[in-house]
Amino acid sequence: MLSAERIPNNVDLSGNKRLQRALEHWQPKYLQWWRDMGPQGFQDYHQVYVRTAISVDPKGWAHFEYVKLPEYRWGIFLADPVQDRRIGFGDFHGQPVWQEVPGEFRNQLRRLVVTQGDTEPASVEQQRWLGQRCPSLYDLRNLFQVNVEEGRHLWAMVYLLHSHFGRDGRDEAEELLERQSGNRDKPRILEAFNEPIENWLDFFMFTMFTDRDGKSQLMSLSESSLDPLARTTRFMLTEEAHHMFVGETGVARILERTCELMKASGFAEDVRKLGGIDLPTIQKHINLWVSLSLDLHGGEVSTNAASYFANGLKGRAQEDRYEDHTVSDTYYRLETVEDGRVLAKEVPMRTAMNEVLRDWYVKDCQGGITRWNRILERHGISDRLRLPDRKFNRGIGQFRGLHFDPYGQPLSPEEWQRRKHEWLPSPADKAYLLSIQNEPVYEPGKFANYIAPPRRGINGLPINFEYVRTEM
Ligand code: BYC
Ligand code: FE
Ligand code: FE
Repeated sequence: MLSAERIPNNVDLSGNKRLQRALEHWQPKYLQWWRDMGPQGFQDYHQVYVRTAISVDPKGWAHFEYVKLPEYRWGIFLADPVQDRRIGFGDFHGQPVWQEVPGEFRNQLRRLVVTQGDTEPASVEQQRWLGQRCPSLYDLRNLFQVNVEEGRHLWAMVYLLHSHFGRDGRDEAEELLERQSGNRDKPRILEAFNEPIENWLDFFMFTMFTDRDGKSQLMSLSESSLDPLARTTRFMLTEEAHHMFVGETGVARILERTCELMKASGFAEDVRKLGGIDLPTIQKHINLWVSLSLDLHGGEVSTNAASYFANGLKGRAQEDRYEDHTVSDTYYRLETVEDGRVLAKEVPMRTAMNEVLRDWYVKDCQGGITRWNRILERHGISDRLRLPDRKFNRGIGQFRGLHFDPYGQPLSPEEWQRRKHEWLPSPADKAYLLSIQNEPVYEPGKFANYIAPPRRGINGLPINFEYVRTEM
């Protein structure tokens, strides 16, 4: 049923000719964008062993085959509807969910969909050079798997824009292909998506921490009173899990290798002399990508967030966990800064919804850090990785413009300038990482010196499988 269509979908696209035509009109522009801004050097002559979603049931999205990237079948899939679904929180709690966008919330909803949509192509743009520095074919394939799925997430948001927001929606869909990550004149909307991802440590940290913001934001959107948005994001979450797997295991394999190198030298040598990535450099990249991703949750106190919650547009992750779904007269105890001093303040809970989601996010990140530390422990190494304090290196919210070290201690601007590269990647760190990633590893079963092989291959295949092959 699905495979014959130009745009695979489970939304009965062929039953809505206008929408189908509009999307078919957008499709060539998308493909042009993919060629221009997608994986550089891997468009026409390489076949990649990827998983393609062909339906939403578990069997349907475990479909693996070799494809050339521009021929990937980007589709539109919504999770199955929930019978008699009701709005789960806010002022309309208990009322039936909406299948159409109410006029009064049109702008807010469009803004949410556009912001979400903007991040997806941005990440593909940020990662477009990494194929030329990959540590193995296995990793190269995972990079491309993430990239095609982020492309599909863009399709998901463009579907919503085209089907629910009329003319404005179509214009926004075009603009999603026009803004560019890091572009001075037309940057992507959110800051973390304009940061360069130069090397594979950045990439793994990004998929670990920034894709995890994807997870928390998508969880909060999957509670939405706008049912098509809830169903779209629910299915996106199934793909997100793999992205975080790539990040978490990528860093875990680097740690594994670092420990091996440390041990092999009897803990006497600088790991860099052995071509590995030292623990302080790993910690600096955690500090960088966690702080950028904390920013992605918005201001601590936000009238936008309060109004999203009131109207049921965007909720909390796992709303079911809470007892009070209207949250009209409770308060959140917020750590805040006044006259240079950090103190606690009570703010209305609804205005603190960004912070509530950030709390959820920090906890989820901590789980990952704990799992990484087990590797160090297993190797008998006493160093531990840690999350930076929330106040560290923030560009959004109340800590913006102030300076703190990763333990949350305030610093003067001079001290920050002098010491920031103790905590964040320095130009020398970046140059080192590029130097060990200069030569890509394209031989099946081989891995760059700084990273251990994975425990198992993709889809039950061996580690030395040719996950990306050059077409003869
Ligand atoms: N950078 O009221 P506030 C993913 C702006 S990741 C730049 O606190 P709000 C993925 C804000 O726009 C998930 N600007 O903000 C991961 C506002 O501007 P105006 C993406 C920022 O609206 C990896 C002003 O500051 N999804 O999927 O409560 C790979 C005041 O802010 C930033 C979403 O983000 C920033 N970081 O919260 C691929 C979900 N933060 O009005 C994909 C949709 C705030 O003064 N987005 N500003 O001009 C949202 O829910 C909200 O827009 C945010 C911001 C949570 C992001
Ligand atoms: Fe995504
Ligand atoms: Fe993702």
